[in-house]
Amino acid sequence: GQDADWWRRAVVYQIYPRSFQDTNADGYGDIPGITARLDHLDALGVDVVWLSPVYRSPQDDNGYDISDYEDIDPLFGSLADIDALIEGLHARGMRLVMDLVVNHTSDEHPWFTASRSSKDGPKRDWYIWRPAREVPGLAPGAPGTEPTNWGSFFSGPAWQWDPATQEFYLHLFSVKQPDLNWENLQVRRAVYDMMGRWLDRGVDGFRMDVINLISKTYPLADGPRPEGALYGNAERMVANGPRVHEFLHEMNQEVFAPRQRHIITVGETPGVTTAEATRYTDPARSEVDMVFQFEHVGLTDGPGGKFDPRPLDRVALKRNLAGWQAALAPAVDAAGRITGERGWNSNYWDNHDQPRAVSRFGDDDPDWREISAKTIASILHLHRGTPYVYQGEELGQTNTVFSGIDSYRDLESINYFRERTGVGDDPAALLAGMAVNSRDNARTPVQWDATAGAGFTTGTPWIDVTPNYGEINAAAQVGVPGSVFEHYRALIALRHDDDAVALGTFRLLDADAADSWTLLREYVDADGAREQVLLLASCTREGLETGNGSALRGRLAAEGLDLGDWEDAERVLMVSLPADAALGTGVPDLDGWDSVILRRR
Ligand code: ISL
Ligand code: CA
Repeated sequence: GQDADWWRRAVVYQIYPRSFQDTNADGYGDIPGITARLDHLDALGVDVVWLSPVYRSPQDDNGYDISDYEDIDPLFGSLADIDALIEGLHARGMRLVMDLVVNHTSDEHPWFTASRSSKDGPKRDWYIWRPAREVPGLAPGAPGTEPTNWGSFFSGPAWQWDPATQEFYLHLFSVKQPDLNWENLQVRRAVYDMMGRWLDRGVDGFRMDVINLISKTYPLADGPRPEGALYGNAERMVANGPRVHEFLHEMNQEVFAPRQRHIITVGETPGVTTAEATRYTDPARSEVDMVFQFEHVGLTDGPGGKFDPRPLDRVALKRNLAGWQAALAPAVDAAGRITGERGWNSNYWDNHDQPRAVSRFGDDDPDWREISAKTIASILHLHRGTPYVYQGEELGQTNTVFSGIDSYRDLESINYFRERTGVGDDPAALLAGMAVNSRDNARTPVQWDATAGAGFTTGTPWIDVTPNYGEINAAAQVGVPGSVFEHYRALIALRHDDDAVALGTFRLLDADAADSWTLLREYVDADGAREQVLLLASCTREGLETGNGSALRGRLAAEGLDLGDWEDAERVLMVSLPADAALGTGVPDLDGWDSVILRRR
């Protein structure tokens, strides 16, 4: 039979369809474009494709506002196109994970149209409606009469007044993304039925958008309002709410359990703690396979949030990732053999909501971006959990250059700019913060080649191509030894082939070193045979000495790791050398941003 745990060895590749490949010159990527590029994914070796939403949508939030879960938006193609994509993926041994956005729908979804049509209609209770708060001197519906003080994640209040029925509806995201009421059993049934139809169509799983926000805490009440903030913070009242585990277990039993194959399920869970994560992902609880959490990408947020960025504190980053490793570590017996799993995490540096990996965690200076992109990839892929590669990351794509507010497309960025300039903030300072952390950094087209439009489109792209596409593109990398792409290919193959990398226990060493990263993986097989994999990485432009008498060697020895034991170890991958070069053995000194993976059995 099929290995029920196949997904623990898998690597996921995320596609943001509007920026992947355009085939009809309208400037938007489309599903036929994905099908046309399957050889790229096949060459990379990924197991699962997570496709951001392609359902019918007014595209207020680029498809995360769905008006018909059962159809494909004409911008992206048709149901026949998705069938062809599924077939093409399956023919190559890859699986398709669809994005499932069910915390909210579009305000143009027929469910919401019905809900807003009257106060006592059958679908009124499918969304979260509340009367205005009574405030002397204010007309119901006026600013200040919202039921709670919550701000939306995309600026402004989280409540929108509906003049026709004289109530507010809740929208944690944009005005066009009203929150569904998961307390209503009919809502849950409608969602489960819809999910079942997609599974029966051939999709292999779901990435569940903000799934930890579906259970709100009632009665809804004001949240804390930090100094200088325009609105209260809803998180405490909406994240990981009282019924969330009940709902996910119910979904699991209704939708996944009855189907024979293992469906891969990823819960996107902003604000989740390590303790809470084990409740979502402990296999014994039958909720979801893994969380997708945000602590490490939040480390650079300043007091004003993501658009008030702070420099990366690498020690904090190392310790944060290691903390997650420890919290979700498997149970092992006295011999070190894994006896059970207790939870699972997703590992990622970037996605469609985050700046580009190499710009944020590496060094995107032209002289350093290739080697640092490869080293941060090695670091991520040597952690335990499922690695995610976001489109273009495998090419070392960087953040883009914004010429002004007009070059932004993302509603989060644009709304934020409008709101903060409205209260008198300095536009230049706002734009500086947005340039670092705007989601649009990740949404520029995939750089396929050096032709105009970067091979993404022959028309006018919906968002400008990043100017460096002439140097950074797939045509210059696929099959080229030493490229970022070939390094990703090697890392993915390593996860498939090596038990220690895929499943082994994890240990961070030398945690307080800001300029390097050392970690150890260990796997003991059924016969008691032990394998160890060691990663040593330089994380600055300075090199890292590893020889006898070096500071690193001394610090590692103090933690019980003797580099002398690794003098004959196999060098599995060394970033400064092409994957097919003779790597040799033993612990090398490392140049700036270089790294090596060593193996010992
Ligand atoms: O990127 C963010 C804003 O800083 C996150 O808070 C993000 O909104 C959050 O991770 C939820 O993201 C998901 O749901 C959103 C959608 O806009 C994102 O693209 C999606 O990944 C609403 O559906
Ligand atoms: Ca198109």
